[in-house]
Amino acid sequence: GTSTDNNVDFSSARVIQEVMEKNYDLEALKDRDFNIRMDILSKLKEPLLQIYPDAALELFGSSVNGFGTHYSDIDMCLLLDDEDYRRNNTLAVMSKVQKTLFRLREFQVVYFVRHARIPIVKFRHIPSNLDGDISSCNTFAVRNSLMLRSYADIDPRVKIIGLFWKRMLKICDVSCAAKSGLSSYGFSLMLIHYFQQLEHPVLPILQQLQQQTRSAIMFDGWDLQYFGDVNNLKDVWEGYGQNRSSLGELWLGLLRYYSEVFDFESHVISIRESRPITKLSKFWISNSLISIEDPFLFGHNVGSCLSRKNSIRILNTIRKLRDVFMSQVDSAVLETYKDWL
Ligand code: 3AT
Ligand code: MG
Repeated sequence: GTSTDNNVDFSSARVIQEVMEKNYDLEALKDRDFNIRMDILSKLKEPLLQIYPDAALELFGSSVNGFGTHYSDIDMCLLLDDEDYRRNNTLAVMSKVQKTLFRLREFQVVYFVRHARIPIVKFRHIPSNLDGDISSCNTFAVRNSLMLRSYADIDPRVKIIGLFWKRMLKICDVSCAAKSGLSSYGFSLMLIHYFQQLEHPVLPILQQLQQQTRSAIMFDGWDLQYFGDVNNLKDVWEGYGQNRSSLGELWLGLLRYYSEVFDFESHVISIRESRPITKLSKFWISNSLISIEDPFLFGHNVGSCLSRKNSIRILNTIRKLRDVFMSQVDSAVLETYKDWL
């Protein structure tokens, strides 16, 4: 595999570390924020379960995946039981969800996205001012959110750098699927892939570790298995604890990896395999420049909505971030990073 030189001594690395830690303290989703989300969930659960008594309403995305901020949107998924799946089509279900939301005083329906791969109803919870969306039957999303959570729990550096990465990309206006950018999910997969391919990886490949003792969990013909027992990772992963790089080194390594090392023209970003995956091998030659394999539904390209122009805009942004953070910066400048990026 490819890897960036991780041991370069950058004088600004310590300052960058302080900024990242501060950003984490200010932004990370705390228990209190999580409880607000659980309250909102239960307010929706009651009326929805009156319509579908055997269904479950679950949080997914950054409310549970370890990369959440206190202002992240609330992603919810209504999972119907098999019988209801057969009887109802998703659009009919979602239009009942919309009607239910209309009746609830605390909620405001913002939008019903009918013609998407996954139809969603967007809402705002007025008392908390949080935005959210409800989708239905999105089993893969619930599952990949849990796996991301396992990755985030393996090493504290993953969450700290993850939140900074998401924040920088939002400030630079490239992280918003609705504005033809890439979703946070896509950027989180890029982050995990980077941590996996280092010479001394910060993260293992959880879907490969499990293969040693696995019995597949199949859903719709796809294997949803991964090693989720991260407290006992030591026993199954020989690379455990071997990466000692500082936050600053890893951050600069990330920016350099995606501006200097990774070959976007010919390769696909994957968190499921250690060997490099080419676009050719997946017949993804005419796919988006930034192609990211979904870890479970691996025929799905998470970057598929990106035009070439928007892919290039993202890569230019990462390059610009590299230049900014590689230059000799003093703490006073970094403190105001929001203004000069
Ligand atoms: P934010 O904190 O909300 O920015 P997030 O991790 O919740 O970050 P999103 O809201 O973009 O990320 O997405 C929520 C989940 O929806 C994550 C993933 O399970 C699913 N998802 C998002 N984008 C895609 C995509 N392009 N393909 C497949 N699944 C996706
Ligand atoms: Mg979200």
